Amino acid sequence: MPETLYRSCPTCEASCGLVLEVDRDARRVLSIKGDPNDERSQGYVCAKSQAFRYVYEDPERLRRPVKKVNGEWQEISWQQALTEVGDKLSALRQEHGKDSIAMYYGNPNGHNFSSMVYTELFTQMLNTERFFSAGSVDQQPKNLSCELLYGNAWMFPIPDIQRSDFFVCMGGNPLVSQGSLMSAPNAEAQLNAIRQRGGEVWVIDPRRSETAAIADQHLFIKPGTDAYLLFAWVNVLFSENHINLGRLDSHIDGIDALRALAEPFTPENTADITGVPASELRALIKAFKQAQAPVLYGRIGLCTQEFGTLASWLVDVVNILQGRLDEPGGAMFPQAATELPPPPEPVINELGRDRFKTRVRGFPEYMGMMPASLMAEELAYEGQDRARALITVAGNPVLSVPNGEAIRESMESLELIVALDFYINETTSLADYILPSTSQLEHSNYDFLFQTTAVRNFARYSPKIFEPAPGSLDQYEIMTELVARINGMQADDLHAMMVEGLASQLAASPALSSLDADTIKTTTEAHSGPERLLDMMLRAGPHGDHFGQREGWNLKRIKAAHHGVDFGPLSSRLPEALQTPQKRINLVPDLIADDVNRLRSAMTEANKGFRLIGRRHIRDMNSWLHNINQYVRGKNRCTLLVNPSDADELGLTQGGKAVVKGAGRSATVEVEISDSVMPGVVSLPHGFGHRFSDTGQSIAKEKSVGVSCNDLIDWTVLDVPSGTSVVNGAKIEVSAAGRA
Ligand SMILES: Nc1nc2c(c(=O)[nH]1)N[C@H]1C(S)=C(S)[C@@H](COP(=O)(O)OP(=O)(O)OC[C@H]3O[C@@H](n4cnc5c(=O)[nH]c(N)nc54)[C@H](O)[C@@H]3O)O[C@H]1N2
Ligand SMILES: Nc1nc2c(c(=O)[nH]1)N[C@H]1C(S)=C(S)[C@@H](COP(=O)(O)OP(=O)(O)OC[C@H]3O[C@@H](n4cnc5c(=O)[nH]c(N)nc54)[C@H](O)[C@@H]3O)O[C@H]1N2
Ligand code: SF4
Ligand SMILES: [Mo]
Repeated sequence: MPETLYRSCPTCEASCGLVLEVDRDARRVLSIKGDPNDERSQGYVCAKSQAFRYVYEDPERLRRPVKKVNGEWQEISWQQALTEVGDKLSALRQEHGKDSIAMYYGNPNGHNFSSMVYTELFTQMLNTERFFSAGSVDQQPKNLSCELLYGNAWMFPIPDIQRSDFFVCMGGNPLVSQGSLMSAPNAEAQLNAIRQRGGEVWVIDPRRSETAAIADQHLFIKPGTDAYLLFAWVNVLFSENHINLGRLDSHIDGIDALRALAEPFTPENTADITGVPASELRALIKAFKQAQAPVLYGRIGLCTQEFGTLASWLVDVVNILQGRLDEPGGAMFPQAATELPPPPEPVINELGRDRFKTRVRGFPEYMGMMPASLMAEELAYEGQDRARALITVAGNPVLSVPNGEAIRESMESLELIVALDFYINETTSLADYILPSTSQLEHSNYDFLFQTTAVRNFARYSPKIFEPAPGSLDQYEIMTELVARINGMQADDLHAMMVEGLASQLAASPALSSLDADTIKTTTEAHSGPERLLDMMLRAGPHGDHFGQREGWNLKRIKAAHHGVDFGPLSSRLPEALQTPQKRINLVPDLIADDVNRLRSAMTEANKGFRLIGRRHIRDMNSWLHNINQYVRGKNRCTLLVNPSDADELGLTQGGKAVVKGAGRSATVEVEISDSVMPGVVSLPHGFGHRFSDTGQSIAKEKSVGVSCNDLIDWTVLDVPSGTSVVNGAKIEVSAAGRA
């Protein structure tokens, strides 16, 4: 019997609303379409809206645990898998200490509510210093800048594009990515709406991206030089007396220090470095100033570059100096429906950085993690305190992280590799055990992370579509089973601890002072597992029913709202939401001031030779949708974009081959000549390089091989404050094949 079900798409941050026609008895999805009644996405979907269905149907997706025996994969029972893995991990830990177990945590975890909620438990109980994640090839510079400015690494200012009349996009391509730290379904329509309101969209990017193509203005910028341009912007604001801190005036410190820091940088003396003529930068500054509700936004191209933290921080500084932080149409802080009420006393955390160092080169950790770019050398480290096991959780560092080939080689020397994944990819193919979770259609979901990055406040619950095969486990259950075994505990006790811990935390909040933990627990008994935690958070949250004490939302009501709940436009939240001492914003933290010295000394170095940048395609999702026929059809997407003038000089021809060299490796790639990239810049997408015969993704291997740009990227160059990889603006050599 066909049924109609509503849920959101779990594949990218936009989290579009979907309508699914399904036959639950036959376990078949009949169709997936956009949900016209979803306030946020209004029926919009992109080509990847079918992705989770194709993954579910993919015969090569693992359904049961597998163990490698004499080089061959054998299916084993969950009981056997968990017992063997648990025994081996706890033996290693007992004998060699907690840091002998390394961990890599990948991106899709952020798209799964229950894994997210259990992540802290998992990482704290594993408690390893050898913790790597996709975050240090992604947003960690923004985490650091937010932690320094607002006291919370996850408090991202999001551009309020629905009310802005002047949107400046640096280092993001929302038309393809659908917005990141700016979750915005149908980004194209949302940006066009700015223009239809009489506003303007400007893009600053080394490539005339899909977003730049629909913008009013596009400025080419040399990769990795945004911090110079933004400092020059700050300099102009000071020298022309355009500082207007607005409502937050009395909460901001460090203005004089900022003026002094920006002093050396002007549009004129940075123009050669950035490639942006002074007149164009001045025109931008003027237009921004004249707009009613302008906002500056920076994303991954600003994070994963040599001065990622400075560039990410400067984006906020430019907004703050012009009164655009926390104002409608500016950069605003979303409010999640699951946001916990304030604790009894404000918690001011010390900056979570440099509490330990990497073993080989003594690089400081950030957020409890070592830089992913240093993963290979850390796994290969041979000291007493070496890594002996690796757990990967929904990730593919061999393709996603610089020096991936060496990560793979270093994995060979480990005693045990356990992968929590459902594909045998370039990383997990080396595992001893693969423990596959249920897929997105087989568990419920809630858009947990992306409530905090969306351009409108919302809540949306996604029901489980199909019952998983008996005995299957969700990702959070596998994570809990493992850490329970490693620590000699029972998983059930850990689940109970989660409920107990949250109930006590909520009961301690002055906002819920008349409630005790027992009442919180009994009121939420109708739900179990992570959904019970979700119910607690929703009830305690800003729109919650306070466990029946007031009119408001709870999980039951959210579940009944099939098209999601729209909580309206973003609202002003400062200074209350600040988590800094005395709720003040210090514009120039020491770590930032120190890093400006690095920026200044690089002024002469910047921009010699070719620089590599990445790019995304609407039908890719990092490395992991290449086993889906529907998404890999058509012409080769793993091409090297080269400007016509460079192609001429190097003797490269359209469709011909180029040799690209970097990080001591080289690769041959197909050339695509295009004036969409500026001279001196070449672009190669990431997530390709499906070249190892031992993977279990035959379509990827056959139709979407490509090369892994991350093997060509100098993994020793990092954004120093945050330890983030520099995958944009990496130095690279290019020549015509045959001439190298
Ligand atoms: N050069 C370059 N490198 C980059 C980037 C770049 O722009 N340029 N971007 C970086 C960014 S932003 C990111 S986020 C990273 C991504 O880096 P990773 O997260 O390491 O890589 P993915 O390709 O997303 O791999 C995801 C894996 O998770 C598995 N998976 C998906 N869903 C589930 C699930 O529900 N359960 C389980 N158990 N497994 C699941 C998939 O099978 C796949 O193996 O790549 C980074 N690397
Ligand atoms: N279709 C699709 N969507 C995705 C993903 C995907 O793989 N495919 N991945 C998802 C993930 S994990 C993430 S984190 C987001 C990322 O979302 P976005 O940040 O929007 O990612 P990109 O499309 O890589 O856009 C980065 C832009 O920065 C530009 N750039 C590179 N270097 C520089 C520089 O030095 N300065 C400036 N100003 N610009 C620079 C690039 O040319 C590119 O246009 O996308 C998400 N959405
Ligand atoms: S834009 Fe993102 S959330 Fe929307 S349908 Fe495409 S992949 Fe799914
Ligand atoms: Mo990402």
